[in-house]
This record gives sequence, structure tokens and C-alpha cells, in this order.
Amino acid sequence: MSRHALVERVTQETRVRVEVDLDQPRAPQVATEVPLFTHFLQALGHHGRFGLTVDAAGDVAVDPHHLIEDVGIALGSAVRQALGNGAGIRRYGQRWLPMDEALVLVVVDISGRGQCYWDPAFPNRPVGGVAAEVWPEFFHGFARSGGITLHLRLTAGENAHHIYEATFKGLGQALAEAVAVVGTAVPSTKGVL
Ligand SMILES: [Mn+2]
Repeated sequence: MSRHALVERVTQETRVRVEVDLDQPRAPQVATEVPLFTHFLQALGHHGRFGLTVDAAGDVAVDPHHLIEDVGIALGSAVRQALGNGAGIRRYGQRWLPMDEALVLVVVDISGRGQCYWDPAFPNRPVGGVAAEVWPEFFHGFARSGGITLHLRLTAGENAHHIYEATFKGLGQALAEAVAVVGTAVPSTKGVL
């Protein structure tokens, strides 16, 4: 069994290539032109324990916003394609993820109805020169294109780097739990996700 997908998304703003292999853990290979985002995606892939390759370039000199949102969209699409009809998956995943003083709750439902419920408590301070307002765009894009219900809650934290890195790691871990194969049936009383 190989749940693999390759998504390429090219616009006039960005060129994004995302490859996921849900059944082949390996070291993430990430290049995005935004070092902090590369760092966060590596954390997501590493702690999600799935194969992740991201190659993304674009108009980051204008604003990293386009690139970060477009990678979120492509990653969600890749996960959705790799899952196919979702037969046998656990469907739900959740992780409390601490990083020193920061504590984030990430809850995933591979529902087919993609929406991110963002907690306004997340800090609106730039990290590494990147405006905080790009992070909800990443998670909204991922949830929408992935058909994933995603709840993010900030429970504690002072350092914005810790808080956002914990959120990426938590998404990796919650996703790993949700995509795990635990049976054979499509996990819905409707018979379809
Ligand atoms: Mn870090």
C-alpha cells in the first residue's frame, strides 16, 4: 500500500511542488525561500512521520504571504489525494503539543468538509521578520483544500516562535494519528468522507 501524491501549483505569484507519502517516513526535504517557514515545515514533516517534500519559490520579496498560503493549499491537496477515499483511516487525531512555556491543542477530523477554526488568542507578533497574519492563512488553506476540519487552540505561551512551531509540530502529530490505517471501512456512517 502506498498513499502517495504529488501536487504542483503554479500561479503568477508562486511555483509550489509538494509531495507526500503517508506510509514512507523519511527526513523531510523542504526548500521555500522563507527560512522560518522551511524550519516550521521540517518540524511538521518530522513529527508527522510521513514523507514530505516541499519545493516552493515566488514573490517573497513582495510578501511571504502568497508563498505560505499556496504551500498550505498544495499540502492539503496532496494529503487529500494521497488518502483517496480514506478507507480504513482513524479519521480523528489530536495532540496537545508543548514547546517550553507554549502549549497548543491541535485537533483534526478528516471530514471532507475543510475548515480551520483559528484561535484569536494566537499572538499577532512577527517572528523572524515574518508577519503573524500569514500563519492562519497557511492553516486555512491547508484545511480547506485537504477537506480537513482543523481546530487550533492556544492554551499557554509567551514566545511567538515557540507557539507557532508547536502548532506545526502538533499538526504533524495529529495528522499522523488521523491518517493511520486502523481498519478497512470508510470511517463514516454515511459511507463517504
Ligand atoms: Mn525553532
